[in-house]
Amino acid sequence: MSAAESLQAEDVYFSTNPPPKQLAAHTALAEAFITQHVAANRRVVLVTSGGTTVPLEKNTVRFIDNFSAGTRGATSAEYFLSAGYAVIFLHRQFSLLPYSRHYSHSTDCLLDLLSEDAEGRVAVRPEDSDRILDVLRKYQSARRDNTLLLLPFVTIGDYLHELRAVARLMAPLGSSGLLYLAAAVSDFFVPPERLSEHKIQSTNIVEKLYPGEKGSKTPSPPIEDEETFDNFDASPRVPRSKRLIIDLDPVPKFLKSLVEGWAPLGMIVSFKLETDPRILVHKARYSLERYQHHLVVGNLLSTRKWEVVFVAPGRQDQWLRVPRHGGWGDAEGRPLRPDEAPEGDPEEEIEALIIPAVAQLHDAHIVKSNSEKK
Ligand code: PAZ
Repeated sequence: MSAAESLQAEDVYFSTNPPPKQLAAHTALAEAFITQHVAANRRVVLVTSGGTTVPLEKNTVRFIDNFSAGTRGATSAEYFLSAGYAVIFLHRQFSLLPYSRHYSHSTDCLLDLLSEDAEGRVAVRPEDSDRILDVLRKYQSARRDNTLLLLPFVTIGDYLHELRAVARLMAPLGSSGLLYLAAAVSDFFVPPERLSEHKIQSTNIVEKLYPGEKGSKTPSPPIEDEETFDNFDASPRVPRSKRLIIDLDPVPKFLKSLVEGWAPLGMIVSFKLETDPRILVHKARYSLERYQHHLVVGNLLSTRKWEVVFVAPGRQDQWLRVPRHGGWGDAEGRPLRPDEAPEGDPEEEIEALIIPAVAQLHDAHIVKSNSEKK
């Protein structure tokens, strides 16, 4: 696609997919946040986190989602804060957040860490106090210095509007801006003109009650006799009229717009998720060549907490791995196969390796772009 064509695709997408209601408020918050931290000479990173939804109805009852809980993004945000960055955390609403993630309902439920004393006062159990104190201090420091801005999104459309707005605000930071795109972003969506206004029905009630009006099923199916044998169909046991056939368009690839237009001087790190180890590095390299950004962090669904690969221009691929019992197999430390994924979570968080390595590349990016200016 030529530059003019991708600009046109961008215009069409953003003019036909409505922005989220909070976009103006979020943009104002992000602008004030960036101004504060630039004045304090602090680097700013945009971390995206969690999965985007694909609504199937305008008044959304049903949507397509993905697995991401936001662990990578929330954990990375903590390490960026520890490394001195101010963090704009663009995250899926209700996904994991920095600091509070340690006490989510599914890991350590906060209530299990509390006890009641003789006077009926609530206190943290002494045996849990130290680990909570450590997280509490970091959390309070981020609150006190206002170094963490939380911006939620829900749908793929919300995400893209928010991403564009924040990236544009970060453009004036030049090379000191860092965009770290860990969100699991939908590749397909239902464009607004094909979205049903109301909840998709499993019967043709709307057509029966209001004949002649456009039905509410998307895309509207032919109304057939239930017994009709559909020989066009791979699975004729259920007539088409009973099924929901979802027809999705590809989401335009906006990484090019990000790199070339929205934040052209900032360092851009994208993530590539695959499940087939044979294609991971190839896909990461392809993405880097296609979008000409600075780093792709490749990871496999089953082993993403144990190892990732850094794929960057002009560098050897670099695997980062947390220690595991029994070491890493062969001398080359070949990537784990999905069936070799260790059970449970590693003792160390892989983000403790990822963030210092990214920050180091960011230093080099700033030095390089300063020297190019001279
Ligand atoms: O949120 P999580 O920790 O469960 O998963 C993180 C991840 C796998 C979504 C992230 O590391 C990633 O690869 N994001 C990009 C996904 C993509 O290829 O679009």
